[in-house]
Amino acid sequence: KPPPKQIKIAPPVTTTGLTDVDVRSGMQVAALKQAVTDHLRYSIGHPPVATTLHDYYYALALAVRDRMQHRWLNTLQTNFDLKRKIVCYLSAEFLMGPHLGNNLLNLGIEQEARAALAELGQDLDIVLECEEEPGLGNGGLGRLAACYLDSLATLQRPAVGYGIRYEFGIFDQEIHDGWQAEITDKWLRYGNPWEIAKPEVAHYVNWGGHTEYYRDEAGNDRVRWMPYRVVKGTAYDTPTQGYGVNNCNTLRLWSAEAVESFDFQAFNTGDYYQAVEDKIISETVTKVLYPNDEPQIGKHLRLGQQYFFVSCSLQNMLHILSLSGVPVENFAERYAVQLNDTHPSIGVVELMRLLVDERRLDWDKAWAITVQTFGYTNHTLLPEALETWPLPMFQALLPRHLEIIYEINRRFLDEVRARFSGDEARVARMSLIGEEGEKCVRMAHLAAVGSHAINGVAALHSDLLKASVLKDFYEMWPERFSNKTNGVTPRRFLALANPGLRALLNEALGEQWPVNMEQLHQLEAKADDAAFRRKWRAIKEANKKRLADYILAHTDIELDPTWLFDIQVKRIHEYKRQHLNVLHIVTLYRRLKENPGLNISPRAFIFGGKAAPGYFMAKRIIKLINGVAETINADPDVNTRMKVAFVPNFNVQNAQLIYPAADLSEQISTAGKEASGTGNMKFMLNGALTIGTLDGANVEIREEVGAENFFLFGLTTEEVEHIKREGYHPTDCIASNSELRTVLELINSGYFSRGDAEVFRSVVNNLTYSDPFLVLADYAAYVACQERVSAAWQDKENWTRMSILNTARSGKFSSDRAIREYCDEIWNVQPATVKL
Ligand code: 4GP
Repeated sequence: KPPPKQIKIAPPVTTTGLTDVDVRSGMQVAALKQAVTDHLRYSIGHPPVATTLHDYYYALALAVRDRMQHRWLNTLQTNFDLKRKIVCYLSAEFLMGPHLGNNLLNLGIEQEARAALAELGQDLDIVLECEEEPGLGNGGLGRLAACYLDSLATLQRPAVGYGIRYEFGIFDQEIHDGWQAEITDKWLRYGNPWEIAKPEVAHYVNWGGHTEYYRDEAGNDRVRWMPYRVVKGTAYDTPTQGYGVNNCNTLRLWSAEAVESFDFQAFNTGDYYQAVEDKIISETVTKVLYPNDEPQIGKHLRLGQQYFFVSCSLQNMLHILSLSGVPVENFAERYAVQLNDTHPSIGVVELMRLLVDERRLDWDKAWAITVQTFGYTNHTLLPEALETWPLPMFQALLPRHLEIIYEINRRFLDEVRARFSGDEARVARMSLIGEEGEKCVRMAHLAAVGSHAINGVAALHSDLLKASVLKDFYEMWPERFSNKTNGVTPRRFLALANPGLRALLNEALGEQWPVNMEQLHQLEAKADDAAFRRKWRAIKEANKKRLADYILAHTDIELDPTWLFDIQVKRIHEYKRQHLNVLHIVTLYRRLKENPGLNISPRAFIFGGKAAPGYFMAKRIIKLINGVAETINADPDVNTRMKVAFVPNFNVQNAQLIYPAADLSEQISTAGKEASGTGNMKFMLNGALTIGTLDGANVEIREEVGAENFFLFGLTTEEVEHIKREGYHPTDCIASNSELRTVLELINSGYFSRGDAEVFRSVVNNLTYSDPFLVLADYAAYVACQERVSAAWQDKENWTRMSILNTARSGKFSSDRAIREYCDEIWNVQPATVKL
C-alpha cells in the first residue's frame, strides 16, 4: 500500500471560539469548561437529565489527563532524545491516593478548574469527593513509592514506576459492632480515567514446567525453559505529573491475561471449557493485593505475582533498549533499577536468565550488569516479614530460576569462603538457601548479593540493619551500604491537604516552598510573633473542625475542635502499640472517675488504621479501641473532657483530612521495630507535636525540631535488647504498678465489652504473660510523658510556638531531599528539562 497522503488539517473552530488544540491542552477557564462539556458529551454520553456528579468528576479527570498527556508525550520524547539514564522503581505496591486534586495542584490549574466547574454549576470540592482512590498498597512502603514518583517527576528525573494493576486493592474497612469487617475494594467499578491501556505493550511470562539442556549453533551449552503455563502481561500507564514543571513520568502497571492460543491442545481436543478455566487461572495472578503482615497467606500466588510483574518490567526495559538501538551490554548505563523491599528481588535472577539464556551473554558479563543495575531498599527488621519461599514451591513455579540461584550461590559462597576461610557457620548463615528446618530461598540475601547498593530508610534502621539481619553482608561489602532516610511529598501532604496553611505559607514565604522546603526555616522567626501565632491557631482549629465534621458523619461521634486532638493513624500492629495508647486512655478515664475535680486538658483520642484480615491480635485491638470509645463517649462523668473515636477505612483520602488536624502525633512503637515511619513526617509537616520513642525517623525528627519541642519517652533500642536478653517478665511491671494492674483488670472484667469478659481476655493475657513488644515496660514512662503533654497544652502560646517550629524544621523530610540522595548516591540519574 502507498503511504497515506499527508494533509494538513486546520484545527476546527468551536462555537466558543476555542480551537481544538485549546480544548485538549488549554489551561484557561474557558478551555477547561469546554473540555469538560466535550467529555461529558463525547466520552461519557449521558443525556443532561441523567448526568451525575460522578460524570462531572470523570469529565474533569479526562480533561486534566489530556493536559498531562501533552506533557507526558513530550517527556517520553525528551528522554528518548537525550538518551538519559532512567530510574525504574520496582514495587509490588503503589498507594497513589486520589489523582484529581493532586494533578490539578501539580499542573497549577486548581483555580481555573474550580471556576470552570462553577460556570457549569458544580462545586470542585464535591466533585473531588467522587474519586475512588486506587488502594494498590498496604501502607508505608506503598505510599513511599507514590511520594517518590511525585518527587522524581518534580525533580525532572526520568523515571518509571513498575508494578501490578490489582483488580482489587486493599480492602475497604467497615466497623460492625466495634469489629473490623473487610469489604472488597472494587476500585475499577466505574472505570479509571487516569490510566491508558496499552494492549500492544505486552510480554509473556512463563510458569512451572521443566528445563532442557541443548547445544547451540556455536557449540555452547544452553538451557531452554519448557513452561507449563504462559501468562500475558499487558501495560496500563498512568501519567504522573511533576509539580510546576512539564515533566510527566509513567506509572506502568501490568495486568495478567490468558494467552488464548497457548493451550491448543485443549482447543484441538474440543475441550473448550478446560481452556476457559485455564484462562481464569491466568487472570487470577493480578486479582488481589495481599496484606504484608500475614506471613502465610497466598504464598504461591504471591510469588507468582512478584515474578509476573518483575519479568514484564525487565522484558519491557530490554525491549525499549533495543528500540533505542543501545546494545544490551549497556543495560546498566541506561537503567537504574530499585527493589522496593524484597518483593521484586526475583528480578536479580530474571535479569540473569534474560541475559544468559535469551541474549546469550556469558555469565560473568551478565552478572556484572545485574549487580550494577540493582539497588535494594530494606523496609523492615521484623523477622517474620523477611521473605523466604519454600524450596519445593519455588522449584515448581520457577524451575529455571532455582538453577540460576544455585549457580549464583555457588559462586557467592566461594567468595565468602575466600574472604573468611574456615568460617563454615558464616557460609551457612549467608547462603541464599536456608537449610535449618524446611529448605527455603532467602529473598533478602538474594537482593543483597545482586545489588551494588543496599539501604535502610532511617539512620537508626540503617545502623540496625548492619548490626543485625544483614550484618554478614555488611562485613563482606561495607561499601554497598548506606542510609536514605524516607521523605514525604509536601505537595500532597501539605499544599493539597492543608489549604489554609498553604495560603499562610505563601503569604509569609512566597510560593517556592513546596519545592524548596528548607525555606520553611524562615518561619522560625515568626514563632515569636503573636499575630502570626493567632493566624496559625485559627488554621489548625478550622482543620480540626473539618475533621470533626468528617468523623461525625462517619461515626456519629461529636468532637470539640477546641480540645487537644491526639491522633494515631497507621496499620494496626502490636509493635506500633496502639494498645499502649489505649492503656493511657483507660488510665485517664479511671483517674477522672475517681477524682472528678481533676484538672486535665480535654482531649479527643483519634485512631485509624487497617488490620491484616488474618491478624487476630490486631483485630482485637480495633475492637478494644471501639469498646473503650463506646463506654467513655457515653459516660457523662467524663465525656465533657475526653472522647475516643476510630475513623473507619483509613486511606490516603481521609489521611489528607487527618494530618492537618492533629495537635499531637502518636509515634510510640517499641524502639528498634519501626524502620522509619512516614506518618510521623506528615504530622510534623502540618505542625503536630510528636510524642514518641527513639525509633525509626523519630530520632531524626527530634534532632531537627529540638528536644524541647518533642515529647520523648520509653526504652531505647539497647535497653529493649538488654531487657529481652535478661528475660522480660511483664508480671513484674504489673506487680510494681497498682494503677496498671487496675487498668488491666478493668479491661479484663468486661467493662468495655458490655460485660462480656471473654472479648479482651486474649489481649490482657498476651500483655500479662508475654508482651513481646514491651508495652507494659513502657507504660509508666508513657503515662508520665502524657502528663507533660497535658501541662504543655495549657500554655496555648507556647504550644503554638512549638507547632510552628515543627513545620519550620520539617524540610529534611521532603521526599525531594530523599530522591536527590538516591539520584546522586545510588542511581546516578541526571535531570532532563522538558519543553512543550
Ligand atoms: C514500612 C515500615 O514499617 C515503615 O517504618 C517505613 O516507614 C515504610 O515501610 C517506608 O519505608 N514497611 C512496610 C512493609 O510497609 O510492608 O514492610
